[in-house]
Amino acid sequence: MASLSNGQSESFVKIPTIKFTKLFINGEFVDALSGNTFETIDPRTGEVIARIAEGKKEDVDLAVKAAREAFDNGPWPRLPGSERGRIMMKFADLIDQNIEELAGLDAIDAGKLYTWCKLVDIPQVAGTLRYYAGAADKIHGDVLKMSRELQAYTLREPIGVVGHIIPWNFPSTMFFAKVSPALAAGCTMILKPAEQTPLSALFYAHLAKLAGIPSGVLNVVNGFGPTAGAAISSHMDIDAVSFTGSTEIGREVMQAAARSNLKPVSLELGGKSPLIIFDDADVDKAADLALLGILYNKGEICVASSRVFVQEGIYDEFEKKLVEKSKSWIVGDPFDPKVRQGPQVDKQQFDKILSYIEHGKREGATLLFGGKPVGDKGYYIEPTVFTNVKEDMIIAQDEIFGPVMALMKFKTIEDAIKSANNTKYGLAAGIVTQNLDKANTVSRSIRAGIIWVNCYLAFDKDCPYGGYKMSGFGRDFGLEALHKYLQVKSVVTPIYNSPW
Ligand code: TXE
Repeated sequence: MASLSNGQSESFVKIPTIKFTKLFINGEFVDALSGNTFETIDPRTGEVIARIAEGKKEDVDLAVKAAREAFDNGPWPRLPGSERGRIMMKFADLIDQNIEELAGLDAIDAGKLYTWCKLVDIPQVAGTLRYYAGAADKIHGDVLKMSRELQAYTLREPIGVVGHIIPWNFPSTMFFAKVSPALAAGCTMILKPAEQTPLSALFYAHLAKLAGIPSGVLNVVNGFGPTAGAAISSHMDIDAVSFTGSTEIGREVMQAAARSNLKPVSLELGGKSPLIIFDDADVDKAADLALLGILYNKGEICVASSRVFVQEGIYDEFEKKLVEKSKSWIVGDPFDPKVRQGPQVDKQQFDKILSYIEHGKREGATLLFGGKPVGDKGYYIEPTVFTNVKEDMIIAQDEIFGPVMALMKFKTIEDAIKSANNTKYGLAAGIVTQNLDKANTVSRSIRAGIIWVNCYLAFDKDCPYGGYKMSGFGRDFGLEALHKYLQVKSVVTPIYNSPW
């Protein structure tokens, strides 16, 4: 089974010193008005990394005031798009110059693999920023010929002051998925990171200032959901909210938005994504894909392939491959380059996953491998696969958000489609087959926002991403996301004496 790396992290890479712990409001790092702080924890050990200023309603109010002033009277929304783009490009360059430190912050705060953050996550966020920087001067409306006496043009205007509430599983990716299109649109904003991962957002705020983003445009208020988060979703002077997190809290955010000023919300919520493997698949490659789909980021990813449906002809062989491959899967210190899976983000998540594993056993699913914590320190869990899972079991229905796969057998394409859609979620799905017709039929039949054919977790900045059903609505990434932060105004003028 998976083994624990026992190396000392300091020998692999220098753990970053924590430079920023305060709130970032109106271009300055400031203490919370209450003076309160909270601990952020290293999931490798359960020890405290740093104490962080704890923002509450009164701090959110201050940040919103700054963002409102920056929107109503400041330069940012009034700059030519090309100028906003130039500043955003500079911001991206500064990220490039600080990749190692930023990767270290996400690794220590969230238990993410340092090497992966350094080579993938952080370069990708700089790329996301550049993508939207390039779009900032291409925002335009249409001209409409209404009738002989009337014509109109449309303006795409920034929606105003935006609130972003983000989770802990991808602190950097989520930050830029929200902030980049909103900056390009000319909005001003306040972002609340998750309480588990406050560190990299503050570093990004510092870089934004260095890049020349004016005071008040980007404010970062760390704090807890029921206080700082709720103050954002219920704020009367925030014009739109973009949220990524649990379905349960997404519902609360939407209610708060409706009860306050009816601000539009976009919600990217949980998932229970199916990966369907047909018996014409290359079993070895399919097993790699299935493991990647569930174990990447220790299963703490909303599109995890947590339900894997394998056609009956290759089911037994597929099981054997999974067992074989799991033996070389190393769980351990995320700063160790050999390690493929770090610790779960915190004790709460660790306990939640283990309790689902117990539930799976009680429900009668067969534990193919894994199922236990790894080591006696930190929040490490073995890669875990349940086989003989029934569709109505809790482990096949709830989002576990950990390295736990539910493996199920199917006979026909119709069965696979029916089972894949048997969930309240609709975020992603994967299909492995060499038959194009099957791939297209399944792609059209599954109610989910992204379908991967013969690949999984293939993302890029220009590919829209978001949910159907209770996985939410609205899209991050791509030009779709830019439109979340714009609204359309029609300007109508009469034309006198036109013969046309
Ligand atoms: O999420 P929350 P949690 C799922 C996953 C995970 C579960 C719980 O299944 O196990 O959710 O994780 C803020 N008003 N996902 O508890 O609570 C909170 O501070 C406004 C899937 O961490 O939804 C944080 O910034 N905001 C998901 C953010 O919401 C509130 C990623 C997310 O926290 C709030 C994370 C409130 N009342 C978890 N309460 C994905 N889609 O990728 C909390 N928050």
